[in-house]
Amino acid sequence: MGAPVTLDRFILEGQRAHPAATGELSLLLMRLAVAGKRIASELAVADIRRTHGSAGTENVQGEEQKKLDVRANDILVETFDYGGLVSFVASEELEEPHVYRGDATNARYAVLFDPLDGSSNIDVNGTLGTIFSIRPRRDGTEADLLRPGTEQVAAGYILFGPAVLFVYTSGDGAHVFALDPSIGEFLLVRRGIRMPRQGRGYAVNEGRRAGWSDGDRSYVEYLKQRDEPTGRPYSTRYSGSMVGDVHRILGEGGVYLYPADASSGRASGKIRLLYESHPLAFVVEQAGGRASTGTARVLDLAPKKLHDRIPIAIGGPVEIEMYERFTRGVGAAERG
Ligand code: AFP
Repeated sequence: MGAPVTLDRFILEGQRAHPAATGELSLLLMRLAVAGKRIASELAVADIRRTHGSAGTENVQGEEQKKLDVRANDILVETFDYGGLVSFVASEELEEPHVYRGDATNARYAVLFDPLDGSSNIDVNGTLGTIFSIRPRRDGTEADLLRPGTEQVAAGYILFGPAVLFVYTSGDGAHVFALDPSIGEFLLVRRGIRMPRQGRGYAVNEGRRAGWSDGDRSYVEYLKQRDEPTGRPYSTRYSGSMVGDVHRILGEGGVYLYPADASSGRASGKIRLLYESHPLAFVVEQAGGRASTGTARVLDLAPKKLHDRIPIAIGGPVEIEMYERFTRGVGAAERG
């Protein structure tokens, strides 16, 4: 076994393959890794320090903020507040982008994040993740972000589970690093991951089924029917954290769904386009998977507003193609 490949080494070696690179994106990714370690250490002692629980505030979508949502957001905002790498950041937890001043005014990048995805898992020591997306700065205004996901320069997530993982893509494959706590470094564990074309699990909150469309309902019923030649029935695997579920799907295949839900007034579903859907779609596509609303490729969509949501199905190509058929109303008919 050779020397372990640290995240920094991997990023710097990747940078050398792009002679025009300035090194700024590399620094930015390394800073995200440091932010991830800081958030991981806050999570590790949250029960002891009594930093679990509600912050007593709501985010712009009217959702309860936990103290650790706010803390993770603050850590990420601080992370880019020096060195002129990032012009502004936008966060699921902030109504407006946070603009950096001074040498950052003309910085090349904007960073978007969901600081702690899966907040309902915070108080029960469940899986959580920080999702990030890096985009080029154009005018330095919010309009820079109201653009398709294909414009992301890099994206990924830091997963807080039994191990802390850093998963990212900058467009040449998706790579996985695990934090070795004994040395405080992320080490490469999987380069250029490829997900299975078809899996055996599906992740969806079936408690919300009453508000789904007929297509969504029949698709999930289809996954549960027994039919060995087509690999069914699927097993339910839903954690309450999209990033945790998508990470499982990267390894095992399958599908995560968050459909439009008419019963709770979520006509566009719950998942935010910029902070969750675009970055996870970028990673999943790089691993051979797909992300779709049922009628459109997620990465092709541009939001009208910063906090727009979309219905999403993300996972293996076999599952997403079938989902699109059900959305068109032809899934059941084709099966005869
Ligand atoms: P929170 O971070 O606000 O808990 O939202 C997490 C999330 O966006 C996604 O990660 C989950 O899969 C989904 O929402 C859970 O939503 P439900 O509680 O409606 O199932």
